[in-house]
Amino acid sequence: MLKKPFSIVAVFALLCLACLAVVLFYNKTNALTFFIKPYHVANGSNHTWLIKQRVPWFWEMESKVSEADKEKIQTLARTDKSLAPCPETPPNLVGPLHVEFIDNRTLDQVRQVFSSSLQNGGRYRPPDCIAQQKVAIIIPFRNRHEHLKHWVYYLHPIFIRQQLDYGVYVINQDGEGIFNRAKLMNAGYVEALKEYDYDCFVFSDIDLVPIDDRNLYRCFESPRHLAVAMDKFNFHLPYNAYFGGVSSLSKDQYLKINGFPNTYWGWGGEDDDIYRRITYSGMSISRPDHVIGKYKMIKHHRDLHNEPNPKNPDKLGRTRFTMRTDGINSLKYKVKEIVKDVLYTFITVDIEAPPS
Ligand SMILES: [Mn+2]
Repeated sequence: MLKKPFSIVAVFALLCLACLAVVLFYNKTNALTFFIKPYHVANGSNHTWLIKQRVPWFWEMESKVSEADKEKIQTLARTDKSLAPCPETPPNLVGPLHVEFIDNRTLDQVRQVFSSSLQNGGRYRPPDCIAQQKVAIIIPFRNRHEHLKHWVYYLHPIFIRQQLDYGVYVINQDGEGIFNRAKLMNAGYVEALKEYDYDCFVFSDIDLVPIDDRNLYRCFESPRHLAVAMDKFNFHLPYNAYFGGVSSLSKDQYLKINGFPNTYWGWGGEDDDIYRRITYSGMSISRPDHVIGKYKMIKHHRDLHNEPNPKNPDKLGRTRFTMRTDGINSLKYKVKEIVKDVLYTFITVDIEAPPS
């Protein structure tokens, strides 16, 4: 009696199975995403981002994404809980490095080497783990392209091995007025934060290349002085309170000292002022040891319009008071141009320099 309805159900079930098989065949990756709205596919190795619109097999399409969408997708991926934090000690460090500033290296060659691993603007983040910190590398700059090519050639691979989520910002002083290293670094801090939620800032001279990749370009419990053993100082600190060359401060540490002074025009004094700001704010200095903290400096003549300024050392006696009003809270500058190179973000700023 029940035989006929049962066979109808059986035939229907068979038909359904056949349909499912067809769907599976055309949607090899995942038949069920068929029902799901757009989702994103991250290609970790080369950071190409695609949106794959999951529609029925007969109407499947793929489209490239706009820059703005890329940024949104990356933010999504960053909060992706499936990635674990990167280890405290990066696993691929090699230790001492061979560094040589050869003449025939060109910026174009360097661009070719890194074009597939970096995102535009000299940005990178580890594809397989969440970086410990988001680090902006700030370089005060003028007329030093000869140095820039060596710096990017050596530093990008180090940063990648150190598993940093980082961006490189070259802050170029516009015009021929007197140079101001610290004010350029302040401008770099502000400009970098407009782009991304950095929590650590490394300030580096363009002519300093570390010769050991265990010297981590990140932030520590205390403001960090990284360039402790430069070849030009015979691999020693020139004096105990030296804070020049390369240093790192977390956002909190930087704000605690009201950033850097804007009033040190010409060569000298600004690094000592920063050192004083740190100690007057009740913080100490952290440093790597003299083996890890070795640096090679690219030899150069003194720059034009950056003469030692005899007024600068005199200012140091008043840092305790001037630091409250001269700093990030009094910074004034204008952005003239922002150029995104694959190796760095090049920002030209007018910092109202007095004529030289
Ligand atoms: Mn120098």
